[in-house]
Amino acid sequence: MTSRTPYDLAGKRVYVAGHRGMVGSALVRRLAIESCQIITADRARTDLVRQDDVRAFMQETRPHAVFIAAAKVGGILANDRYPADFLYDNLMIEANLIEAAFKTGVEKLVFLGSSCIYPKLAPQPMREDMLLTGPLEPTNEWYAIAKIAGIKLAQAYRRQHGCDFVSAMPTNLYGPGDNYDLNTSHVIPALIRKAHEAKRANAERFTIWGTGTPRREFLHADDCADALVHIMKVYSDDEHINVGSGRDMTIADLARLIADVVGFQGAIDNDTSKPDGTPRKLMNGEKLKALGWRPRITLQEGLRSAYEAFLAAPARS
Ligand code: GFB
Repeated sequence: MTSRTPYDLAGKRVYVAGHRGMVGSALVRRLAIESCQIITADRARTDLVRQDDVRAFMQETRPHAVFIAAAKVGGILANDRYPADFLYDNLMIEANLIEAAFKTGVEKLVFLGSSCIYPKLAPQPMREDMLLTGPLEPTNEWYAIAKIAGIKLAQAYRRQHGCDFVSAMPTNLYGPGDNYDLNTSHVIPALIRKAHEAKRANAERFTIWGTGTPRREFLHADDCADALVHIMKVYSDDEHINVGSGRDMTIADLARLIADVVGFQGAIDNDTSKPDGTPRKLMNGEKLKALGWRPRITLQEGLRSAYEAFLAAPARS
């Protein structure tokens, strides 16, 4: 088994797939302090869903290391509405990149999954070995199946070809560059926008989806990027590794916290015709902690800076 830990990024060409996304752009910011060369692909020239494009790009640029942060992502409703896109696009992106990484001799690859790979009713906090121990949450099983396939691909290339490919499973992420479209976004950007618009309109209330009782764990994208670089340097194993903050809260408490950050003092209603999804999704982060990594950005600080970035966006000025 090829294992090159610690993996030294100095002087390496590092390809960030998905550099325009929230995690990919955080990775580009984080890698700027390493003495490596960052490689990105132009979307107009390289469509990651197309095998020929990916092969040509990898042959041309010959990266030493790859982060797969490219994915079709979305919140609970988008996952439910576009199952074919979430399954097909994600399967193609990861299969094309992992295969091309093997063919071009990539030394180290970190594949990004998601905490929704775990069973809907997995015991909390969820350890890495709880993968495939029970049925998935139906609202996002298409995305979860694609991400589980990605983990298995990385494992298979390790086993059969000795590639140093690993998988990291981040929890629910938020931060600069998030998607604020109310139909496709995750909960944090959606609630920032709803609270902001309610405040601006002097409204008495805004509405959150579901019962407000589900619990979620949140991590800032910059903390996630820092963890991913750490993982690339020090982790080399068959099993995937969780990336979280170690704390969760109810959606109702999150909504109140966001309302406070935004400065909205009115009421918060529930639309129970919308899905709750998994009742709780807290990951066990002991494995990453044992490797010496800790998150730095508290949820309060992170929400404040996310709201500032939201206000500064061109569409709102
Ligand atoms: O963030 P979210 O869309 O994704 O929703 P999941 C989290 C919780 O917030 C759910 C509630 O219980 C939602 O019902 N919620 C309340 C809202 N108000 C809103 C709102 O206005 N917008 C949204 N989006 N949610 C996703 C998966 O699951 O998590 C993906 O679908 C991925 O596959 C991602 O894994 C990390 O945490 O439920």
